[in-house]
Amino acid sequence: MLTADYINLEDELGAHNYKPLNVVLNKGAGIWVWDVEGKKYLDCLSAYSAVNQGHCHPEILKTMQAQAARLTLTSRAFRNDQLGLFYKEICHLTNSHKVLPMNSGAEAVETVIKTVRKWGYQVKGVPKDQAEIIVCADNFHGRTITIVGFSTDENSRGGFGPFTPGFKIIPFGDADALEAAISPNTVAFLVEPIQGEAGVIIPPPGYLKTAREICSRHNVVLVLDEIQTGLGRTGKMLAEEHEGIEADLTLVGKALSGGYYPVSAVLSNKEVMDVLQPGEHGSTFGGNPLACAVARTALRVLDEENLVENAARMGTYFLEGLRQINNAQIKEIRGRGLMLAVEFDPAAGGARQYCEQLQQAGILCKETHDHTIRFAPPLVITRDDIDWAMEKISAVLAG
Ligand code: IF1
Repeated sequence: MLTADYINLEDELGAHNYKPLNVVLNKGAGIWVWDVEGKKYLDCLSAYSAVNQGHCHPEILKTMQAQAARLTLTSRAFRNDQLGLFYKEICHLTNSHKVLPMNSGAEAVETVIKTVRKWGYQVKGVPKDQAEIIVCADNFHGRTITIVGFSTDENSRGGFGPFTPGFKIIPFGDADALEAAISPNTVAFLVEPIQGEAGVIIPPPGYLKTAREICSRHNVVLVLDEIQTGLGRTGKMLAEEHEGIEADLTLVGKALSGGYYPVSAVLSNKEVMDVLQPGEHGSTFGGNPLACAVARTALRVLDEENLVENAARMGTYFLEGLRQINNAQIKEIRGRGLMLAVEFDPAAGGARQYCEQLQQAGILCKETHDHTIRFAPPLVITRDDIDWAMEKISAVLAG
């Protein structure tokens, strides 16, 4: 079968909830992926930062094969020999005190919504069913009904109502708006340190530090969604470190398994999670031994291969390269670590055309919100790889 054959099958039999590039991949290694015709591409999306360690990392593969042959799923009705070690290792790496393991990022977000609401009623004394959570415009936290209900993106929420009440939306990056939105019933502020889907929107310097101070002063739980920014993507283990703060609850996912398995977690620096009693929350696969074994190795690889530090150095180099590109229709080039974006003026006709030209040049990336191209390669990328990529990116994006 050739590319067109696979595409026809997908188009004929699959729901059309995506508009992917017409490339059919069948192999991946490190920063590279290959299509069914043997063409090689540099993956500049990393499955939205789920393969920070690079495609098919051999160490994680070894762990997955060994654990899959030993024990994959026990349910949480019983204990297993991977869960406690996963807790210990992720707490050490992220300076956390408690962990609640789930599977998808959206499940981690839903978990934290339940947890902070319960904390609000039991500890803060918010009246029953009156808990409020503050979120930011242009957020992306997943695709469940509750989560899209507080999205401001019509594509994400249109036609899916009715929605879950109890959320207040404020502008991203505006600390005064946060302070003004807090009421006696506010239990938490949920925010991405850098808004990924919105197009790598970096808040003003000091924003997160001020948000931290405001939340502490009002006894509001600060929840950072680091599902995309976390685990080295921005050049720090967690993006919160750029501002020298610690969230009360932190969400991680995606690269927590290096792209091998859905693994997410709620990490706590505060006793908020103690409000959950046995039987009040969980999932069939949450904290299963295969997920925990894979996550342990994925975290070990980040640490042992110095991928966080590499992301910082290579991100600076990549950004410098992008900033050399001359095109009057480029509105802004921005990024932190290896989470980068090029935003075009609408007059340029949209970013998709450039993604399609970059595909022809051997680079896979994705547009977001029509006019922005994200560049987020695996954190294992080297200077030579970036030099190779920059030659092609410059040729395509130069005006
Ligand atoms: C899709 C977007 C990115 C996330 C943050 C929670 C989640 C995500 C900050 C939910 C997931 C994914 C979802 C995926 C594409 C991708 C995405 F374009 F949708 F918005 F990365 F920007 N918090 N983001 O980025 O995690 O439930 O997916 O495991 O829906 O196509 P999930």
